[in-house]
Formats: sequence, C-alpha cells, structure tokens
Amino acid sequence: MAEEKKYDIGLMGLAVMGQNLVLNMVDHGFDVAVFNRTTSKVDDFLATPEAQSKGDKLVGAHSLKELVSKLKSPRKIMLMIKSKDAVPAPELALYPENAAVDAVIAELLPLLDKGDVIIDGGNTQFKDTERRTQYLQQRGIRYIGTGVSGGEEGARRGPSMMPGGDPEAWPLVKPIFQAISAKVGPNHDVPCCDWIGDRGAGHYVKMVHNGVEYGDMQLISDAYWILKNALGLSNKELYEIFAEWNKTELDSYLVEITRDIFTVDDPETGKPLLDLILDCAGAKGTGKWMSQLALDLGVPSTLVTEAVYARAISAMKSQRVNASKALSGPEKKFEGNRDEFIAQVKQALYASKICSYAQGFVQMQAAAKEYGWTLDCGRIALLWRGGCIIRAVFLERIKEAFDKNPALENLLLDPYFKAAVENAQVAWRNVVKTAIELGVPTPGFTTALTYYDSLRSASLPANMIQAQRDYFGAHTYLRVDKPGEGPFHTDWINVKKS
Ligand code: NBP
Repeated sequence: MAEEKKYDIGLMGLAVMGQNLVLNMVDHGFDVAVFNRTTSKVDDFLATPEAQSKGDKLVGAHSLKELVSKLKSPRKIMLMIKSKDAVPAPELALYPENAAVDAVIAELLPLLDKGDVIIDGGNTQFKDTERRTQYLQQRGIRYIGTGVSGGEEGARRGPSMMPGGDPEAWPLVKPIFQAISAKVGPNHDVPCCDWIGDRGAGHYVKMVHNGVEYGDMQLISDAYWILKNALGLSNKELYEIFAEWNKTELDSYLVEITRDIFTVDDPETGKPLLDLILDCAGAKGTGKWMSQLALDLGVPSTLVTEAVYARAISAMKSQRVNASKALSGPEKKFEGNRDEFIAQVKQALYASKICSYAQGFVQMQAAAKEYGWTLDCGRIALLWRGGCIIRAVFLERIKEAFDKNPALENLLLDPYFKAAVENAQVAWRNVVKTAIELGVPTPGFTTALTYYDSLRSASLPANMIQAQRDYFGAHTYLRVDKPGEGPFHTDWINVKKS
C-alpha cells in the first residue's frame, strides 16, 4: 500500500488571512493541510477554483487530530484565528479575552510530539505569547508568535512577517516564512521576514507596527483636513497633491491609497464616496495596547496615544454634533499663499511622521530592555519596508540610520533625520499655528511638534511639578546644584519665604 502523503505545514483558521496565506504557501512549493473550527469552511475553501487549481498540494482535514496526522515531522501547525475570543480554557486562560488560541493549544497538546511547532499568526497580545512560549517549552513543544501584516493582499502576495518565540523553532519554519513573505531590495530578493527575538518579541514588534500605522493614518488625516478646511480644496485637487507627495520622500502605501480614495465615486449616488462615509473611526485595539504598554514603560509614545484618542473623539458623533451648536471657535479665514501652504503641510506631515517612528523605535528599545529581548532596529525597519501597511521608501533611511549606529538613542538624532526635521520645522510650526488660528484640529501634527520641542529642551518645567509633589505629599526632589546627593525634602509651609 502506498504511503500516505505528508504535508509541510498545517494551517488552522480559514478566514481571509488563513486562506490567502495557504494559497501563498502552495504557490511557493509547500504542501499544506488545512482545518477550520467550522468544518464546512474547509470544504467551501477547497471547492474554490483557486484551491482546486492547486491539486494535491492542498488537503483538508475535519478535525485537529486529522490535521496533525497529515503532517511531516516535526509538525508545524499555524493558527490564523481570532486572537480575542471569549472561549474559556481553564488551564491556560490567564487572559480570558485571548482564550481562543489557548483553547486550540490545549486541544493540540495531546496530539503532538516533542519538537513539534505551534505558530500563532494572529494579532496576539505579546504577554500571551511570552506565557505560551514558556508553557509549551516546558512541555517540549516549540512555539512561535508571529506578526503578519499586509491584510488580505499581503497574505496572498507577500506579507511582512515578524516572528518571535522559541528560537529553536525558527530554523524549522524559516524556509516557509521567508519564501512567502514580501521581498525588497534592488533584486527583490531580501525577505521582509526575519527572526525578531525571544518569546513575545515578534508580537510586540507587530503591535508597534500597528501603532505606528495609527500614527501615519492620523497624520495623513490631519493633512487632508487642514488642506480641505483652510484652502477649501476639492477631492480632485487633494488627489493631485497626494499623487505628487507620493513621488517624494513620503512615497508609501498609505499615501498611495489616500490618493486613490479621493478618486472613488459612490456607484449609487455618483458623489465622492469619501464624503459619504460617517466620520467615526473604528479600532481593533492594537493601538490601544501600544499606548497602554508605553505608559507601563514610561516612554512618551504620544503619537499613537493621540491617534487612539482622535479615533475615540471621532466616535462621539452625537456629542460632537451637539457641541458644534453650543461651542464657538475662531471665525478667521485662511489668508496666506495657497501653494506655499500646501508645501508646508507636506513638511508638517514628513516631520511629524519622523517623530512618530522615532517614538515607535524608542518604545521597542525600552521594551527590549524590560523583557530581555535583543532587537535589531535596522532589521525591523527592513521588515517593514515591504508587504505591510506602513511600507514606505522612508524605512530604508531608518534602516541606514540604525545600521550606522545600532545604539541610536532616538531617530531624531540621526544626521539625516535631524536635518530633515530642522529643514521642515518652520513650515511645520506655521501649519500648526494656522490650524490653531483657524480652529481646525490637527492632533497628530500638534502632538508631534510638542514631542520635538520637549525632546530638544534641556530644561522643562518639571522642577515645578517636583516642588508641588514635595509640597503636598513629601515626595522629595533632587537638586541640580547637588548632583549625586539627595533626595531632598523641604517643609514648604514653614520655610522662610522671600
Ligand atoms: P478573524 O480574526 O475574523 O478570525 C476568524 C477565524 O477564527 C475563523 O477561522 C474562525 O473559525 C476562527 N475562530 C474563532 Br472566531 N474563534 C475560534 C476558536 N475559539 N477556536 C478556533 N477557531 C476560532 O480572521 P482573519 O481576519 O483572517 O484574521 C486571523 C488572525 O490574523 C486574527 O488574529 C487577526 O487579528 C490577524 N490579522 C488579521 C489581519 C486582517 O487584515 N484581517 C491582518 C493581520 C493579522 P470559524 O470559521 O469556525 O468561526
């Protein structure tokens, strides 16, 4: 009897990401077995013309047991399932909202042998991946938590992938991951996938990617809004501006799709579709995580935080409508030169974007220190260079900056970015000033400028905060004239006053 064919990898979770990753893997020569909790979706997927065209390189399973039985050893099983789900798995569920992956792991464990690999490709909170890697390591199972970015198209044609977890698992999945990932470089042969670091490092970096994406989207929206409101530009004019910007240092996927969004008309009404979309932004939570974790680390990731809040205030539509009738603002109209202002907004966008990325890398470096990872920031910039939502020409410069100086404390101190921001700052300040004068909110631009000005201030008014804290709570303070001494406390009420 002929031996049953064994497959290179198994994938569970045939929603949009899973299906496209599977097809991508098969296109790159790998044999893939697939499974889904709702098993009818396995059959539906295998019946699609695209899956049919893959012949025996693709096979379905109707249980986890069957999936496991179809795999070459050491087995590799990738989960592309919802990372937040309320399925209880008592043994593992320290974080009940993330229990779907735990539940599947619990079911898989008795089916696997030591040395087999489980991969979670969902947007999982990194602390879960830290915990799962250690839990599974103790049981001889190798675990990978990988960020996958690029949405449906990326999954199909080449995503950016950010794997972390058990380093012993990496050589086993590396050929598959690097084959299916996006490629960059002059010969299109540098994979946007490389080992990030131990345990939850990959998911942390993916979360920062998403947070930076929040920042980019908000900054682009700031640019759109100030141009529209100050200059009264039409969508056609905005299209032309973004098309022009996309040929410059702002060349990026998000600027490109923004450009194209301005051209789309609603088939039903013939009106610009953008103008018909309700101005309430949704979110799935990775920006919030980054912001929360920045607060935990005490690092100022103000762009992502502001972007999360901007989405929150956008979602308060009825309150905004009510307030718009009650609260007044300036009546002023824009009086400057139209073309000059457009060029200034571009500079504001570029400088703010540099601040946003600077913050992202600062947070990753702080997290690496806190959680014991070794992160290569230049390599991370390269992984984001293609395949993912924040892909941009600009990331090449970030890679160069960290290659030149791997210990770079802040991107803004790299000579290239320092010069870029200094060159932009007069324009940037004018845009923020104009927005304030006109009463047009540009939270991203404003926050970025505040970060820049705070960072370049050797002195800040925190001496006052320390004095206040010591006054009301005896929290003590240090003195600039007595370095290495202290802490000091003053009896602020009874001390002699001038
Ligand atoms: P979804 O996030 O919508 O998840 C749907 C899949 O999860 C289905 O296969 C579903 O099975 C399965 N699932 C659920 Br829901 N609960 C489960 C459970 N308790 N046990 C087993 N399976 C369960 O799919 P997606 O949009 O393809 O995303 C997959 C993962 O990739 C997510 O973690 C997502 O955050 C991440 N991601 C998505 C994107 C994107 O652009 N969509 C990009 C990057 C990363 P069912 O069919 O039986 O309900």
